[in-house]
Amino acid sequence: MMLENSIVLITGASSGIGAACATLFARSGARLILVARRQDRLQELAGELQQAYGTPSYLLALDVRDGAAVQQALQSLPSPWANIDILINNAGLSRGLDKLHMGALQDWEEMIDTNLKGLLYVTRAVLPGMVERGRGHVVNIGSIAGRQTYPGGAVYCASKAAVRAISEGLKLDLLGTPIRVTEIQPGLVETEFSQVRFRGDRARAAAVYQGLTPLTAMDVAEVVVFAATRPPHVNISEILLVPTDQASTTLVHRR
Ligand code: NDP
Ligand code: 8X3
Repeated sequence: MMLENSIVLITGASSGIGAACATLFARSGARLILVARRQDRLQELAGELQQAYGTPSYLLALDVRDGAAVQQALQSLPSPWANIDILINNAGLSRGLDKLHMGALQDWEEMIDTNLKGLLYVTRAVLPGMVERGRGHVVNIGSIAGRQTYPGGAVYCASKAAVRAISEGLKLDLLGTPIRVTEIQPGLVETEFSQVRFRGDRARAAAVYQGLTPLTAMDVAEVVVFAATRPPHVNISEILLVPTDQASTTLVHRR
C-alpha cells in the first residue's frame, strides 16, 4: 500500500503519538487532517510538516467528546479532504490514579467521553464514506491497559478494554468490505500522557518512566505505518508493543 497522496485523519495530533503519526505519514507523502482541541499546536505542526515535506494539512480544532460538533465538522469537509483513506483514532487521556471507591466522577466521565464515546463519534462520522467508496483503514490506539487492569486504573483500563471490544466489533461488522481495522496496544510511552493524568505534576509524571527505557511516540507511529502499508489483503488486527523493560502493566524493570 502506498501512502502517497492518501488522506489520513489523525485525532489527538497536537501531541505525543498523534503528532508522531502525523510526521511519519507526512514523510510518506500522505495528506493530513489533524484533529485536536489545541489549534495553535496543530498550526505549528502543520507548518513544520509543510516546510519539511510539502505536506498539505487540514486542521480541525475539535473536541471529540462533542458528538454534534464532530458530525458537523466531518460532514462539512471540502471535497478533496472528504475522501478519508485512513482514520487514526488516537485522541485519549487518563485522569488520576485513585482507587475506584475514591475516584472523581468528573475524571471518569472525561476518560469515558474521550476514549470511548469520542472514538465512536469520529468513527461513526468517517466510516460510511469508507464503506461507500469501498476503501479505508481504521486504526484504533488502544493500550496494554485494555488487556490487563492495574490498581487505580480501573476506569482508564475499562475505556481501553472498550476500544478493544469496538475494534473487534468493527471487524465483524465490516467483514465483506475491503475496509481494514487495526488496534495498536502500546505499553509505557513517554509523552504528555502522564502529565495530563497527574494534571501537570511533572515530577510525578517523570517518576512513571524513571529508571526504565519507555517507548517513544515514534516507536508507536512506526507500527501504525507498518499496519497501514501492508498489501490490501493483509489486515494487522492487533499489535501489543511494550518497552523491553515492561513485562505487564504492573511489572517493570527499573535500574
Ligand atoms: P498525549 O497527552 O501526548 O496526547 C493526547 C492527545 O489527545 C493530544 O493531542 C490531545 O490534544 C488529544 N485529546 C485529548 N482529549 C481530546 C479531546 N477531547 N478532543 C480532541 N483531542 C483530544 O498522550 P499520548 O500521545 O500518549 O496518547 C495518545 C493515545 O495513546 C491515547 O489514546 C492514550 O490513551 C494512548 N496510549 C498512551 C500510552 C502512553 O503510555 N503514553 C500507552 C498506551 C496507549 P488536545 O489536548 O490538544 O485536545
Ligand atoms: C497507557 C499505558 O500503563 O500508563 O495506556 O496506562 S499505562
